[in-house]
Amino acid sequence: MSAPHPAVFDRQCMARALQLAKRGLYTTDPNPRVGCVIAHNGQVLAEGWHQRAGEGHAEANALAVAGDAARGATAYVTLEPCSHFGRTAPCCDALITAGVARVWVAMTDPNPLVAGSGIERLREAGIEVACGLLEDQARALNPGFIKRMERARPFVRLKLAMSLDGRTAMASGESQWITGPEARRDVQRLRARSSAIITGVESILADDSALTLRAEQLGLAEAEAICRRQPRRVVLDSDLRTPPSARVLQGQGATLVACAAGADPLRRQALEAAGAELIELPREGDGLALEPLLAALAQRECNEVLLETGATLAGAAVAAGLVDELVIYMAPLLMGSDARPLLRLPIATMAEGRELEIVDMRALGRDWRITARPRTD
Ligand code: AOF
Ligand code: ZN
Repeated sequence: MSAPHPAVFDRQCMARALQLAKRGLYTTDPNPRVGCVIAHNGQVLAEGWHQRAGEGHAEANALAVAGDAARGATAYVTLEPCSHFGRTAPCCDALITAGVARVWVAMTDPNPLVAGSGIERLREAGIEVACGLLEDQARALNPGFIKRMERARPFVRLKLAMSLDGRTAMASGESQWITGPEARRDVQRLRARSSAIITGVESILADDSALTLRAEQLGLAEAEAICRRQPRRVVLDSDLRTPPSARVLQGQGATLVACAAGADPLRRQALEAAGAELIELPREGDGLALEPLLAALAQRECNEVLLETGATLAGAAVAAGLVDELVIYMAPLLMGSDARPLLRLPIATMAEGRELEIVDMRALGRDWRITARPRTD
């Protein structure tokens, strides 16, 4: 078979680099997922990806495999090579020292410490740099990292499980189980890719859930390694009703409890003694203001956060325009008109309806997963 056209080969290499980056989906946090391919004369020489913050960046890992063969080669990287000393040395210096001739970059690094200076440094060293190949796919890999860097807020994903008639619990509150095991395993994976899981005190009081990832529930070969990083657990608890013995305060992983100003200092102390970090938020409607919580989570390097709350808070978050993505698991079940609705979102006229765009829809066992985003146009 003849070699592909150079432009086709470039796309193939970047597509491969994106695949490699995806291997870090559950482990790189708070760093972005990044992949790198090194090729020369139509042959792939080396591959690398970033696995964990503090460990080698994608380019460094690929260069280590390529060795001397990197001289005169092309590097395909899904994110602009870094130019700063962070937990590791700058990737641009490593690419310059290795003597690569060309660097293809899918997207510039929104980190203000880098933001174009990596590309500039490579060009100053005489390396040919091109930017923007498969950029949309590269951006889709790191929605949280990009939003945190550009807007000092995490990417907010709202998870909901409903019946075909849009109900999430019976009038009594009973809701186990609407969806089947495949959908519930998928929720574990949503948790695993998140920096934080936000829930309300009501569900802590009702289920005493630990909100930790458990390897056996992920159904992935690398589950043990994934569970070494536990997402931060966040409980919205205006009046500090979380019992200090709650499972959400135990186990590996940090817990943040958000309360209203003036919450009982003794309860506060008891929760702090049980290991929680406490922050105060202004009251808003029936609950707490979410916007300052999101700002606080971005300060704590949270990229993607998962909202797993009841209909009231979920509705408030959508109404306030704070939700970037809705992930709705829909079960082939009718729960009837007395059951609770998906969101508490008072809307009176069609004109006020919230328009969404469905970006993905797939079957998970007997259920369906619908991924939707608010329409921006
Ligand atoms: C790259 N390649 O594979 C990654 C990059 O603290 P450090 O040293 O790990 O640096 C983290 C920052 O480096 C991160 O915020 C982002 O700007 C960039 N990540 N850059 O060239 C990689 N993971
Ligand atoms: Zn780097």
